[in-house]
Amino acid sequence: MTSKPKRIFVSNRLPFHVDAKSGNLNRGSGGLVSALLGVSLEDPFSWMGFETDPATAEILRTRGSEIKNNLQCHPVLLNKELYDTYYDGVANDLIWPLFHYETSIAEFSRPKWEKYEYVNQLMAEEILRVAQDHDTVWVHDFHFLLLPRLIKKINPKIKVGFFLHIPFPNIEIFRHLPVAEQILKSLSHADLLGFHEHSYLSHFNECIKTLLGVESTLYKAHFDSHTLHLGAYPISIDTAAFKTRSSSEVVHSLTNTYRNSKEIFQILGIDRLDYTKGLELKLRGFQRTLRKYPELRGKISLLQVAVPSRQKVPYYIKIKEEIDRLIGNICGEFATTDYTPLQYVFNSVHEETLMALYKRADAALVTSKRDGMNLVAMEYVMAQDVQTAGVLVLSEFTGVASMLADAVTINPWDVDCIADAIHTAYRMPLTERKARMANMQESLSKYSATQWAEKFLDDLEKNKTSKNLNSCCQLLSPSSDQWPRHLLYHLQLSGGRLIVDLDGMLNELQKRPDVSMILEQMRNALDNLHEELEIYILSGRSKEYLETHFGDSHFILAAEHGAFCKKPGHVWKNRISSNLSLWYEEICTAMKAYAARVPFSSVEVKEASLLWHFDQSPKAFAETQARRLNQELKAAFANEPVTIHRNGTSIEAKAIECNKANFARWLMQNDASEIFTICIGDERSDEELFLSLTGKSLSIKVGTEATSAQYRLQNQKQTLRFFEELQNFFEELHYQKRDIHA
Ligand code: ADQ
Repeated sequence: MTSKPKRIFVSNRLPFHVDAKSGNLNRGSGGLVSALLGVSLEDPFSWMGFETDPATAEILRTRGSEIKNNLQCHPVLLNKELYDTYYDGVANDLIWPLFHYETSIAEFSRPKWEKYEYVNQLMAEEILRVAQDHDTVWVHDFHFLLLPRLIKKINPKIKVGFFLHIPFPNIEIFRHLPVAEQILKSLSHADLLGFHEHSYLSHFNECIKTLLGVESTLYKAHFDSHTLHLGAYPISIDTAAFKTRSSSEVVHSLTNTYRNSKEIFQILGIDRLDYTKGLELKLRGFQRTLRKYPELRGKISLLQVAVPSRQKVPYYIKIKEEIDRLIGNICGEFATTDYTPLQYVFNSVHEETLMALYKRADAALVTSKRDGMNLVAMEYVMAQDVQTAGVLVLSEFTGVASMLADAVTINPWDVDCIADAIHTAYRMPLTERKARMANMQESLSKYSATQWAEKFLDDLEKNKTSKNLNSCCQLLSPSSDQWPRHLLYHLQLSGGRLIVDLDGMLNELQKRPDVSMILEQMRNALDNLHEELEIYILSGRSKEYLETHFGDSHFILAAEHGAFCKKPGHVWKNRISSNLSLWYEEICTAMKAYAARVPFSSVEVKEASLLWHFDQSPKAFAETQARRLNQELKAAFANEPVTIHRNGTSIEAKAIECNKANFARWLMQNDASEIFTICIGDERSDEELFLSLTGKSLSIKVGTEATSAQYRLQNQKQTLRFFEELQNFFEELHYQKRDIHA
């Protein structure tokens, strides 16, 4: 009997630490722990994380299930010095600031990066000791960017999911990293990659497209050996439990003690002390409020609770000093004997205290400069009593801002904007506060941390399994001369057509498009088939190009991805019905302008499509220009009948009719009787052709990449053999017919 696959969570640290005095297990701080401890999964799961102290590790191993009974803690011992280099020297000094757009404080050191690689390797080894085939490993966050590849390389049968709790930056930021490609290549090995928000997902897509030259749609990226699934999985908190706990007696009485007799309008800030949280902006904004709206002096106060974090990292020390200084300034400027404008708690607070603070606060102020999601905003909303609702003032640079339309959003870099938002919150009528809070609670209640985790795990384990090479059949088995002829019995009955994607199939693409060479053998093999099958040469090339190379053949030619079609002895049929004047001239001008400044690049001008080629150009320069042109064209012509896409070292703009799937559908629509159609191609764009086939048909992918085709031929040599087999098949058929007649 096989045992049920295991689930293993992996994060930098385990979610508990051991209190030195009492020996009690306390939960760790920070959003990842808050979110994951809010997940209630029915099945048992293990959690792996580093621990530097052997005695603590032992306690966590044996007592972890005291806090969550289906949880098995699996501490992984790591030497303290190594841990510090990997954690402070790379995760906190390099990745955290860079992914939060703080490039000026991100420090890259090759020796430290090698330690990060080594530590990831150690964790991978431990995971591989514990996980078996078909187990699920869910890796969390930026400490383990290299794990997916390290695990998959050794055991591809383990399901690997990766969730990033912080933003994924845009390409202009990400490519500062000297190890950008290494990170992308590693993450690409995961089966499923999750982000909080769609914008982070788009940034990742842009990076793999541009830096790795990989084709991707929004939720799928296609690599040689597998498909990577991507998704936006906005994290949540344990909404129901949060609501219940915040309504408990203890919290209720604590809340009352925090209400003072003068009924000051209490603004609450709860943050880890981290520069990304914009604490100094918050303090400046508060200071501006009291200066700009003097009538609020004596009436509002800010309670800022900051949990100490990463206290050894120099920039954190600096930011703490700055905050202490600002607090001193504000108190010095506005405090009186009976007015305390600001209270500051530099410590972690107990859960019930936190709930009571959330409940009591008339407004919560979140001023993050960048924040993957921000759970504090969600916690405040869920702890509030709608009848006395407060106001959430929320930075637009948090992931959660895209979920809470009823928050008062701010740009935290603008101190006046913060001041005006505080003023708005202070003056907001109760009816409006209640309506906004009710809406926010309703939208958060629909989606808990458990649902977040279940959705991710479900997608990882059930639906989004990686498509590997063997998922479509080999048409010609290397060990046998036999091939599945039975598939072609229809050919005898209704005749057939063979659509061959020319580019790459018949051509050996040379460096320049006009010097590609036709493989004579392949053409001869197809010539031999023309009496049995209608043969279509489908290509992205121009009419003139096809005329030059196949004008004297028996083939039906389809130029510019099928936009133009010509039977032997006939004139070209133009299938374009959209209006080219909406884009053609302008895009041609833009491409020519880029060609003029990017050395050795050129524009291939066709009737309904344009291609800017830069394969001969200096790589780095051309890359930047290509990225820019691609973005510009996509943005400018999004609503016009043109498709723009980047393909390796070219950018193509083509009329919507220049589309292989569109062409195949057109052919099939025109069929009087159902003709058996064989499609064969090797390019990514042939996938749309394969998917468009209906009825009696056969799709064949040439090459080793993942595909939706039914069959696969490994290379051009096999393709040639396939054509020869087809010819043999027809010859045999003729012999049989002759025998019958004789
Ligand atoms: P964090 O950067 O840690 O999380 P956040 O999401 O706000 O940020 O979570 C902080 C958590 O710590 C909250 O649960 C809060 O209650 C708790 N906390 C903060 N200050 C505290 C204090 N003084 N005492 C006690 N508890 C305190 C990272 C990302 C976020 C992302 C989360 C989850 O940076 O963007 O939302 O992971 O993915």
